[in-house]
Amino acid sequence: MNTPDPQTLVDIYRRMALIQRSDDRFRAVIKSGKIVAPYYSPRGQEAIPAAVSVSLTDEDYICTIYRGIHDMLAKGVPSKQLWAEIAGKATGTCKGKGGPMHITHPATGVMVTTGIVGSSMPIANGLALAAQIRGEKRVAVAYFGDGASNIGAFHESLNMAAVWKLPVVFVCQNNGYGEHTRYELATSARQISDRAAGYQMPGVTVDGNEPLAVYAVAREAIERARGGGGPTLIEAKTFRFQGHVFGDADAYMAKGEKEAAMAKDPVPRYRAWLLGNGVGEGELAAIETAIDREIDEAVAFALESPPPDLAELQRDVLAPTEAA
Ligand SMILES: Cc1ncc(C[n+]2csc(CCOP(=O)(O)OP(=O)(O)O)c2C)c(N)n1
Ligand SMILES: [Mg+2]
Repeated sequence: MNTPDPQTLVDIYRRMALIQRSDDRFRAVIKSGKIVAPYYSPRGQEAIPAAVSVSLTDEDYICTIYRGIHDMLAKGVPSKQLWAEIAGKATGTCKGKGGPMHITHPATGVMVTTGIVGSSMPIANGLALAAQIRGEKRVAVAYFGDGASNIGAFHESLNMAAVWKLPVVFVCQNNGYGEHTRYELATSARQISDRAAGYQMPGVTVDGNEPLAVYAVAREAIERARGGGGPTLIEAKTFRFQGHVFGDADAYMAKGEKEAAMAKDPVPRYRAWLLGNGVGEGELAAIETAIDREIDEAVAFALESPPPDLAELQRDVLAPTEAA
């Protein structure tokens, strides 16, 4: 089994804590009315992108979804630009013209954030195909939810990636719900990883709240993709703590279901595991202090930054043609 070295173990925690603390602050700031934005909290799902991203470089791509703030932070999108984009400011990753549901940051390999359920996968295929044609050793990770695995594009993408042996890793974050619908009511598969067999690719289900388990399967899949061995489907089982969208009262959930999941919160659980395995309290506390400072600075930067100029309205909308 792939086991992270001591530095990587702590790096995974740093990424998880950054996600958790950023999410706490996003919700507080949105509630305060200082930033007005739709927000889909990934709280509870921290371990997945944190444990995947430590095996990726800036050259590797990710395609993510509206609930993808955790995927972006884990991949290394700078907090200041991320916050500014969420606030719709000119200093944001997309100059304030994308907003929270369309964040893109090519410098760290975050190539698309999409609100179209199922569309991260064909885009990841395209990026992987480009890398394959150019002979680059890049890997593309497509993040998506359990609901998205019922969309046609999921099946088309897995088929194409398998036929062309594309360097893609499909990471399904199965949080048990698609909007307000329970998994069992909308998904025929016993587990989503079973669907990989239909496309002749490896499929694995893993506890998405266990960073070491996610690390092991992700590392193997990323190495397979990078080495020319083709795609893998990973299903990481998890739970979302904050409802579908900010303000959702979770009335459709069984009583006690969310509370039971929150009692096994992956972030403090992994922190406790690290403390029990030779990492010092001082080291973790220093990481958390640095994260809080980073977030303070990012919030201030986002609030102080100007909105995009009106002249920006039609810029960056269409790629310039050769004639233009
Ligand atoms: C093509 C398409 N169909 C429907 C929707 C409406 N919609 C938005 S989020 C969502 C649920 C998706 O659930 P899942 O894939 O499990 O992701 P999660 O939100 O749980 O992370 C739906 C149906 C959409 N945005 N796009
Ligand atoms: Mg879901």
